[in-house]
Amino acid sequence: MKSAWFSAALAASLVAAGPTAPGAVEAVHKMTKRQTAVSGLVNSVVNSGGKVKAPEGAAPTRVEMEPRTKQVPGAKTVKLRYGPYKVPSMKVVNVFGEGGALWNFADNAAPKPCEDDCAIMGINAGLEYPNGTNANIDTGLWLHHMVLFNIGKGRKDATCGDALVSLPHMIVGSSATGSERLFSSGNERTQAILPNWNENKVGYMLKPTDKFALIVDLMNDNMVDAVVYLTITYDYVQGHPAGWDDMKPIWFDVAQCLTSEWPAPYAQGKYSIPAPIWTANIDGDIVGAAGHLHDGGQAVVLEVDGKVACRSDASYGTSPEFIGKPMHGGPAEHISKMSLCIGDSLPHKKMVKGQKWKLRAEYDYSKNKGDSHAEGKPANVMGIAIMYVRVPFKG
Ligand SMILES: [Cu+2]
Repeated sequence: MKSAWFSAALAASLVAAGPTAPGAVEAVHKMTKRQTAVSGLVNSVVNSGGKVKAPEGAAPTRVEMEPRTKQVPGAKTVKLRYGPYKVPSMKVVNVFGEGGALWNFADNAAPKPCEDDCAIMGINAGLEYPNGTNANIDTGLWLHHMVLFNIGKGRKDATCGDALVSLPHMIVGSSATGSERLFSSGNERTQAILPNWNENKVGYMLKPTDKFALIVDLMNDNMVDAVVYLTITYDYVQGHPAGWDDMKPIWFDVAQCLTSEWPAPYAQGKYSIPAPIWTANIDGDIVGAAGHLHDGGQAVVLEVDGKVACRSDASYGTSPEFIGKPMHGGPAEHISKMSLCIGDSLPHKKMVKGQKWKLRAEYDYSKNKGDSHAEGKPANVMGIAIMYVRVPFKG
């Protein structure tokens, strides 16, 4: 147990120190030669919540819906409910000083929308109570973030596949050379539905050899434990239709190849956090992108060779479910929307090998308050963007 605690503390210090801490990455790498050890550590040492048994009378875990992309022949829409997960109450404080958190919980048994070949054209995440009703900030539950991984033959993460170590992939018991981050969502719950962006005959070509895994990070502002389901809704067609292109996900992150969490550099005013430069390693047509920030965040900006390629702006409290009671002097209105970079808001549509891509996250606490812990310490922030690129399907 002693060494387990040591490893967790090391992982925590790595997250707190950021990627530049000398020796930290190598130290974690040495400590975690057996990659699956990491998910065990996170799940058992950091978290007191986790996956639990479905309560009596819970809604079904696979729900066939009215297709959202009717313009595509044979399109189906299905909502999968993952979990359920117990999120401890505010009274339970983890090793990072966060109360009411299920921290980066790894779920390696995540069903796919199809078991045979299919092409995923759309995807979005949500949070639900066992009876199927929506869970959001107005009832004290946050989809803080989720990451969907695809682990399978030939799957390599575009931005971390060549990194020495990639913590998120290790959390789900894989590596960045054997899996890729396919989708992520924060509580803003952005929908990525390609046919509705006028991007047709393109989909993420899922194969029977692929396996899904999840990182689930949830928050509970209540004084009692909560049990909730993470939902992912997929739009897809069966098979790999002839003449369709494949879709490659590209993950940009200020804490690239770490757990995405970044210590807020200031508690007041304005600041911007740059991500490391990523050199494009694929050629293709960019179909769209969107960002993720925490409260106080204003925009995620993506630049290619020094020119703005995407600006994803945050909106706050645009519907009542995103307005809660202020916690620890934090805001009542939370990020409810991140604008999409599609069509005209995507001036650079070509990804070309060798381009220098750079993300920056812009925060301004004078416009919107940030979140803080019970002791008043500012909570970690994030700056992420996911971009989808159309590439030829190689079969
Ligand atoms: Cu986040």
